[in-house]
Parts: sequence; structure tokens; C-alpha cells
Amino acid sequence: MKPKVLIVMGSDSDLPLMEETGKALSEFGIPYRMTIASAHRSPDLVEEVVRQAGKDGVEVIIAGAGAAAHLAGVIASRTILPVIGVPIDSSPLKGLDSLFSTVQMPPGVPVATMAVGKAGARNAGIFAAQIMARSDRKLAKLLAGYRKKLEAGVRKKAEKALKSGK
Ligand code: RP5
Repeated sequence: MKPKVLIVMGSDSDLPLMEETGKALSEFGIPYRMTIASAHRSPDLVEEVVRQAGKDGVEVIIAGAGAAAHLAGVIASRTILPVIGVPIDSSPLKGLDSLFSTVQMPPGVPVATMAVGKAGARNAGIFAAQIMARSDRKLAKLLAGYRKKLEAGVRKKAEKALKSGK
């Protein structure tokens, strides 16, 4: 199946975290491709990967990077596809650096920045699904069902807490 989402990460050390994004996409049946390209170590490869994504009909690009995390912004500079950034907590600054360098895009070239770390990696997959659901009814239904499941989970926990007096 042709990938609809491209996940790019700055290093193979980001893979365990970015697999969360892949898992979320799979839950909604969205085909994706994952690759590694570094904005500072392999800038030409980043360009190639983005160009190929355009040719392949990819709809959303997700970029995860740690430290001075300029990957999502560099990718966004090369495409008008929506780019979702995941700041990774891989450096001694525990992701505060990645958050700032991903979120703080100057006007003109936006990056939709997620939370730092695992939550952000999962949310990136869900957010990509939400973007694509604008033109995909089946996907919109799946997302609505997912939200219902989330709510049911909270209601169940609330009931349990009330019963036990916690
Ligand atoms: C960033 O630097 C990567 O996204 C990774 O989070 C971090 C460390 O990379 P490695 O030194 O582990 O390759 O470019």
C-alpha cells in the first residue's frame, strides 16, 4: 500500500520513541513509511526524502528530533504538506531545547508541534489521522470511536474510584 504519512527522525536513537507514532497510525489503518534523515548531518538526504514524499502522494509528514531540533522546520521549508513536529527528550536538557527549536517557527513556515516525548509521538499519529479525516469519512468514524473509547475508560475509572472511596 502507498504510504500516506512519512515519519522522519533525526537518528536511529529516536526510533523507539517514534515507533509510538507508527503504532497510532496503524490503529487507524493509515499506511506510513519511516525513515532517518538528519537536518545537520545529512541535509541533502532530508531534501531527497521530502521531494520523494511529494512524488509518492504522501499527505502528512511527521518529523521527530532531539536537541537543536531543526528537522521539522527544515522539512517544512521544502514542502507545503502539513508538517507535524515531535520534540524528543534525548538531550541533557530533556527536550526543552527540542521543544523550543521545533515550536518557535518564525512567521511564514509553520510546524504543528506536539508535546515533548512519548505523548507527542502518539499524538502526532492521531493528529495526522485528524487532518486526513477531513476528506475520509471512514477515518472520521474511526476517530470518533476512539474518542468514545477514551471517555468510556475515564468513566470506568471514575466509577471504580467512587466505589472504593479513593
Ligand atoms: C538529534 O540528535 C536526533 O534527533 C537525536 O534525538 C539526537 C541524538 O542523536 P544521536 O547522537 O543519538 O544520533 O539529531
